[in-house]
Amino acid sequence: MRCRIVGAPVQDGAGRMGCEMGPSALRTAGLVSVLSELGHEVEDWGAVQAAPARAVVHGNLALKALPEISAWTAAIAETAYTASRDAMPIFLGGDHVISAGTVSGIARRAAERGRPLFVLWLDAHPDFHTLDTTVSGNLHGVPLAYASGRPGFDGYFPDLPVAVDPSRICVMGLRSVDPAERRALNEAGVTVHDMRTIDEHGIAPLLRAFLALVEKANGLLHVSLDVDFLDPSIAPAVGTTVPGGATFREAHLVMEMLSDSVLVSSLDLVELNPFLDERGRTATLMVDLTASLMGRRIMDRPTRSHSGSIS
Ligand code: 4U7
Ligand code: MN
Ligand code: MN
Ligand code: MN
Repeated sequence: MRCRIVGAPVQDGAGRMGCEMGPSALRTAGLVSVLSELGHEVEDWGAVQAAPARAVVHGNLALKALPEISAWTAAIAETAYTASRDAMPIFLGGDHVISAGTVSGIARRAAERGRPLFVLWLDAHPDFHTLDTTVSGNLHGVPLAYASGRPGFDGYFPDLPVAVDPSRICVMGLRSVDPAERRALNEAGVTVHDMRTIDEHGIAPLLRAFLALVEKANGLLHVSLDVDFLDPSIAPAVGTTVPGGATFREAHLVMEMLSDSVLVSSLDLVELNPFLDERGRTATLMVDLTASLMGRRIMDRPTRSHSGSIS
């Protein structure tokens, strides 16, 4: 497959600095060579350029860096749309606000192809705040709300060309949900598998059910992987650690099943803060998980041909 690496060095959406170094750390951990060794053709598009911000004022005075992030979102959405024309884009965050742009750009591409877009959100948090409900004001807490068309972004974020239908969104790994998000997730009808559900059922059947929906609808699948989906004991390089996350094998199993499904057409690797890492171990884990998603196997297994390609 042709993979296209796109850096999105954004850190203004997170509460602390450092995510800007994410793309460098993922490249240093060997992302490009790992993909090449798996037989993929890899193109590295470097980094999205920050567009100049224009003044935006909002009634929620807690919001941080709204003008800058609005400008980033427009630039990232445009690049995501272009990069998905004839390749599988892999977006390197950057904090999770980059997914406001990646998902909207991919949704526009999918709509043009006449394919429904599904989103798998792997995260300790649902990132389902609107500009009005966020209390922290950190905009990495809003991208899924924006991309799914929740109200309140008009005039502040770029106009959303196509919203992702909440019934096509599955959020996995939750263990930190704010009250406003909990209400909104229920109302919107997003499929939510929190850590308790994963503990009770095991992660495999939950993921299998979602993949069956994507397959049945002949959909495209965007995967957004927040480092904090993983347990902080194996992935310390994140500003928002929450205990009780996915284990090493749970995370790899998700990636292996996604690979087997051949449904994934785009990927975000987000929230890596290399300043908080221990000798690159989190960056290396993120690259290894990407390898599992892109076909690395412990032992050979029967494979299917790729049908999830966006092209
Ligand atoms: B991430 C939070 F309050 N909900 O709004 C907020 F818990 O991209 C966290 O998933 C947001 O890391 C986390 O600040 C955003 C908080
Ligand atoms: Mn997130
Ligand atoms: Mn998170
Ligand atoms: Mn985070």
